[in-house]
Amino acid sequence: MSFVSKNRVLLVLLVVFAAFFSGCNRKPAASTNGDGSNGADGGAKKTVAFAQMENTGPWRIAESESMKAEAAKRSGTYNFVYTDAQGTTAKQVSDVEDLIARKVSAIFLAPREAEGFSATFEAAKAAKIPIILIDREATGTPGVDFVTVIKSDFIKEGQRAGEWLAKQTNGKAGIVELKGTTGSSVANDRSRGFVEEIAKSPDMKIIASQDANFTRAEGQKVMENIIQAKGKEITAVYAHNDEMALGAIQALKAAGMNPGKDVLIISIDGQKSALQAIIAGELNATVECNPRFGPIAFDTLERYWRGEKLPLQIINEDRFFDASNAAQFVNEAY
Ligand code: GYE
Repeated sequence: MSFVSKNRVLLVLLVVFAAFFSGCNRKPAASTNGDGSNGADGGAKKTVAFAQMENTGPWRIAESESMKAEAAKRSGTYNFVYTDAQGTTAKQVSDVEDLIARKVSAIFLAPREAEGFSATFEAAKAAKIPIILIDREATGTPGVDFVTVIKSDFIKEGQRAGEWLAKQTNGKAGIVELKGTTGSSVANDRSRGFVEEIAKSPDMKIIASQDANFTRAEGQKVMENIIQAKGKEITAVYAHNDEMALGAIQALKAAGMNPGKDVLIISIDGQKSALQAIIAGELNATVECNPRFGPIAFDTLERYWRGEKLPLQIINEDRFFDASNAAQFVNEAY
């Protein structure tokens, strides 16, 4: 080998070595989240958050678990942050503000009330953090203030409950309505659908209607007071969720009344203890409202990140449980 070609080989080797070592020293590329934002972890994984309103009662616990389980399934892709507003809308607003400040990549929000989130939506938009509403609605424009909302059709749930009750009572009933949290989209809609439906039967009357905040304890207490005031006038209970219906059943039994027989009871959700109460003959029926949002929530977020055009609302299909099928579904219930 001539002197010149030897030098050339050395030069090439030097260049290769230099390139190799500089490559080793180079910092990893800035976090590549693909959505234009950096995850709070600062690494390649995206941080996705779920801002839950509270975590009491089987429905909400099932929802939280479903979100956590789905995030765990996709833990190669995501870090998961969970916040619990403990039943206070103001805390939920500040939880979401904190998540925005942490620069998470996306937020799933189950808004306790419809109002109160507009400034938060503005802040998220400014920070380019997508928000997907799950389970309840909030005031704002889908596709602008938030990506979309995934939920059940609450008006239809109320209609189905009203229709069932009209059929069972031949259109004649003195009804107690136990309502969900005032200010929540779901309580408004469940009332509206029911009231519209029973308006078709002039002898179906709501004789008392009160907020019992979706809890068993409040359902029982409110029902005790209504029993004191209305007694035997009560022939039916429509509860906006199973927990309140189960509270009402306790109150009726304590007053010597016969839930499921003298007083027909219909509610919404489909939790395990409600299906057990149907099997025991104390609850008559429940309209399903599915709390297992994990898979559809994450799939929807990924569709958004792929740039797919999403519907402004994604509506879950729900079933109906009564004495004919409660035993069949009780084991899979939450
Ligand atoms: O029916 C109830 C819960 O927002 C759809 O909230 C949900 C409702 C659900 O506390 O049990």
